[in-house]
Amino acid sequence: MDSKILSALRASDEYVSGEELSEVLGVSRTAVWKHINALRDEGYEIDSVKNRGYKLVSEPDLLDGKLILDAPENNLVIKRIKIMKETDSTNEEAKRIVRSGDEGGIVIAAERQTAGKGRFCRKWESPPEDGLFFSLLLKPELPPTDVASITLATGYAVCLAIREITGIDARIKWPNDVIVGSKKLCGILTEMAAQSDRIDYLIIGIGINVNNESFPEAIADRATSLFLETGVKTDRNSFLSRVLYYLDRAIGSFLVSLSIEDLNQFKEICATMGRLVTVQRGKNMITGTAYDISSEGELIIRTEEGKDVVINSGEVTVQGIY
Ligand code: BT5
Repeated sequence: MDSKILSALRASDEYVSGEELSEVLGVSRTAVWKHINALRDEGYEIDSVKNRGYKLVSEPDLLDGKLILDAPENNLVIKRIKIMKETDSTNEEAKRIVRSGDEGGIVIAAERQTAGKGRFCRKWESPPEDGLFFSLLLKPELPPTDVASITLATGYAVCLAIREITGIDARIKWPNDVIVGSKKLCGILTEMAAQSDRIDYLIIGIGINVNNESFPEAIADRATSLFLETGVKTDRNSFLSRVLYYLDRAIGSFLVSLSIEDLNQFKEICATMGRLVTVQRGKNMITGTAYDISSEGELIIRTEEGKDVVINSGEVTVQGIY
């Protein structure tokens, strides 16, 4: 019903009377009024004037699957999109979807996450309508070792979309952040269920700060958004459409095999390379210069003593970034 009222309001530049709406839609004027209020709650600005009716003034910037994925048949891996008004976490929703027997290739995006999460059970700030929160569910027929650097491929795709849409010099901070300068613009959470030789499912969760004007105090000094970097608001539908375009190509070719050229491109866009980094290893802290990324996505650092250490996960502090 809400969408029928919206269509009627969109079709007119003038006020549409409550009586007309109730006649066309076959409901009472009270019902029309209730639906108008529900639309207002969703962010639609609807003016109402006594004896004239209702006029649509502006629409919220809501996610619209048709605008995001217009020709999925041309895609390599991303075939469908599900848009939700609210969920706890799009990664958790992806797990529920896979348990219901889904074959994968679906993106789940939500306007609002009530329990958006990062690695190690940390919180991902998910203010509604400012950011993008979405997960790609895949069921690749591969052993788990073959997808070790999929997070890097994802970060790479996000960087390409950001560069294309805004011109910003977005870079990967190994292993799972996309940064601008020394601030975090996007976080990636890859989760997997697997047997020793076979992946059951893979979920790549991505949070991107798009139109945020500010952040909670705890992260304000190290978080940024496209808006804070450019001063202009970005249309989330067209931006997400480009992110998924690059993600589809990056993941599609990556799943076939990760070429040396791919790896070199990831390295080129990785802000961690060549920097002094500190990594927690058990009880020890290791410091060295990051100088390479292996084909398994591991970071290779060289200590002051000239020893090479391979890092495959964990918290990395990069001098001059965070
Ligand atoms: C991450 O974890 O960066 C992965 C974040 C993944 C979020 C997406 S949203 C869609 C999908 N559904 C989910 O529930 N999650 C995924 P980590 O490296 O652990 O970084 C988390 C840390 O980043 C927090 O402890 C904060 O310090 C910081 N942080 C939290 N929210 C942020 C934000 N919106 N922007 C920048 N930094 C943030």
